[in-house]
Amino acid sequence: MCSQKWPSVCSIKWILLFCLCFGLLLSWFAIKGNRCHPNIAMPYTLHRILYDKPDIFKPRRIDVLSITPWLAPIVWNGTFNRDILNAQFHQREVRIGLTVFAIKKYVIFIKKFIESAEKFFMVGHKVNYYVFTDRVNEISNFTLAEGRHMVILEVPAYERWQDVTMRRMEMIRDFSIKQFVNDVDYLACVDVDMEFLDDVGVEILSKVFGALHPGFFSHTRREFTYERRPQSKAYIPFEAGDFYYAGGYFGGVVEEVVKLTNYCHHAMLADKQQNIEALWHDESYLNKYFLLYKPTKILSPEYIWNNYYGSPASIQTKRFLGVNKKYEEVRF
Ligand code: UD2
Repeated sequence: MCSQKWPSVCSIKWILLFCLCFGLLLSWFAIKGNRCHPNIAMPYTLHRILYDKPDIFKPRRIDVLSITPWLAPIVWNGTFNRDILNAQFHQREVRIGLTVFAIKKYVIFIKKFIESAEKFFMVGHKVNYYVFTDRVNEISNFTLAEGRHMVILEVPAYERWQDVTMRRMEMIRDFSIKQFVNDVDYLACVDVDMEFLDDVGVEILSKVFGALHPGFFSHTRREFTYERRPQSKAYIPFEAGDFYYAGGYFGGVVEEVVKLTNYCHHAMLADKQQNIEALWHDESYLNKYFLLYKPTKILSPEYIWNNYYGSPASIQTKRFLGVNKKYEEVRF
């Protein structure tokens, strides 16, 4: 029985019941809303990672530039925390393609390349190796970790080594459009005569990235071996240029790699029409592209080192190292 006094026990019960129903109704709408809009859905379960708070007054490296004037990070050892990055990229279940060309005698490099990549390249992530070759039968079987696959793509071998290296742009573009875009989120496109010696992980990934050439990272603009003939599509005048990028390492999301490779291929074809071959082939066109369309991330020369350049103090680790080769033995 309800008495006439306010608030009675009975009316409190009714208020509580009303609140409960209202709460349930709100939760139901919230869940329904999340299902309709997956972008604002509840986040995936995040594992708790313990790490030091970033200190705004303590840059991780003070001996090297770690951000460009257009605000792209330059990735050096010590500037990033791989655990944080891995957690972020695992949430997105990112898939990475690694393209490599082993044409003619360069097949000899593929074994060391793949075996070292299994140890150090994107460990724990989904990886597709895309091996372009004219010698399918000479590529042996590799035991790959879970989530990693090798796709062998049979392609023609150009006669001149200059054409082999330059035509990579065209082939990467074409396979990106017809295949890679369906398979992977990011591509890294590298030389084969290389070996991974230390971790190369998701810290390299960005919309479009390039790597500082180990021979020129401390040089002046004038010393960069850009193409200097104004008639060439790769032309860069002495007063222009940011860095000298290595031809053997670039990448990004597949759509951006399509734009980059398409630009370089067309520039090369236009030069060919005029009987011009840029001084450093694909590398010259890549440098022109990155001058016009700045990369969103730049890898330090740790990512494409060569012992020919010694061991300067700024290079704290050599992650990806050129294998000694005798040009006269492999190029012909
Ligand atoms: C530099 C660049 C390279 C390219 C070249 C242009 C680096 C580390 N390397 O290297 O990317 O821009 O200059 O001149 O920045 N290849 C074959 N078969 C051949 C010839 C080449 O498969 O017969 C492939 C292979 O993947 C090789 C790549 O093309 O790694 C580049 O050729 P390279 O290594 O001989 O060029 P290199 O050392 O002059």
